[in-house]
Amino acid sequence: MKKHIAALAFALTITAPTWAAVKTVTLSVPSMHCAMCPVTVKNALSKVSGVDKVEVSLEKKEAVVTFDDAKASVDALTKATKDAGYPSSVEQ
Ligand SMILES: [Cu+2]
Repeated sequence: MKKHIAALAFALTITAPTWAAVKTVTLSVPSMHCAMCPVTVKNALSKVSGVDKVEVSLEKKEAVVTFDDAKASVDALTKATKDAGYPSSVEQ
């Protein structure tokens, strides 16, 4: 019986490895100026580990990123856009 409980606990551990929250953050990316910029920004953000969804708007000059709090951080996101040539900051 104990073995079964252990197996169940293990199964739960692998199906739900973390209790991390999924967060959504809006980044202001003021240096986007043409239709190609959002593509570059989106690619850069998508490559960050833990990022689930990226929506970039050239019109609003912002990127809305949904990510796993345990794997990615806002710092990692802003660094990714900066490394791609587009410094960003969190919109309040
Ligand atoms: Cu551009």
